[in-house]
Amino acid sequence: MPRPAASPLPLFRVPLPTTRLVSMPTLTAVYGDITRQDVDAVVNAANRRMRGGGGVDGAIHRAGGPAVLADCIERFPHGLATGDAGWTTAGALPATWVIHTVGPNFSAGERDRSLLESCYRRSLEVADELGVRSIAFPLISAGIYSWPLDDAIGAAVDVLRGTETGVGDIRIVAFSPSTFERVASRLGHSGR
Ligand code: AR6
Repeated sequence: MPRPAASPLPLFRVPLPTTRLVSMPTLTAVYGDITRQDVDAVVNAANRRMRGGGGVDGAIHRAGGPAVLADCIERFPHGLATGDAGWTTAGALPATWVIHTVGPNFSAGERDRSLLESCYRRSLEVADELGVRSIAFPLISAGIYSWPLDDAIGAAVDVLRGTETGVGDIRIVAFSPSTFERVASRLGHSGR
């Protein structure tokens, strides 16, 4: 009776590290002004009109200069939908791109958390299209749009930690020491 062929050595079955494991992004909390961040892209908490405003939107347009508004007008003649994101030049900012996203306006009754989560997810998709390696996010909807702060932080951390992306360095920029403590504590409690 012929002997059965030797089974192949199992060496080839040893799992090799995948690109995804090697490029696991870091997610960090930063205290400061997002317009000072030395990153490839800063995210703007914009509104649907996409013509500037207050809060972080005003700060980004002031620091970026008129080129940011000119690009908004050219690239977004009809504005942008809530939960969506799109890019412009960063003008005079240290960053190369501004990725604008429109958060839900909690105080106006827009309370669907999936819209807020979509802002982070779509911003990362746009960042991947641009080949961005480092990005700084504000806490979208947590200011003028009045989303409750702890849930705004939770939505940011959940999506930024749970989304596959080629961006290696992701920062959440908090504009006050107390907000920074809350973001850092949320990151710490979740294990990274
Ligand atoms: N750097 C980092 N974070 C900042 C900065 C800054 N320079 N300035 C404010 N924040 P908000 P929203 C924080 O109000 O709630 C605008 O008029 C702020 O403390 O900028 O999404 C737009 O045009 C808060 O934690 O954005 C819209 O109409 C977070 O950024 C509307 O406000 C977001 O606050 C959007 O409201």
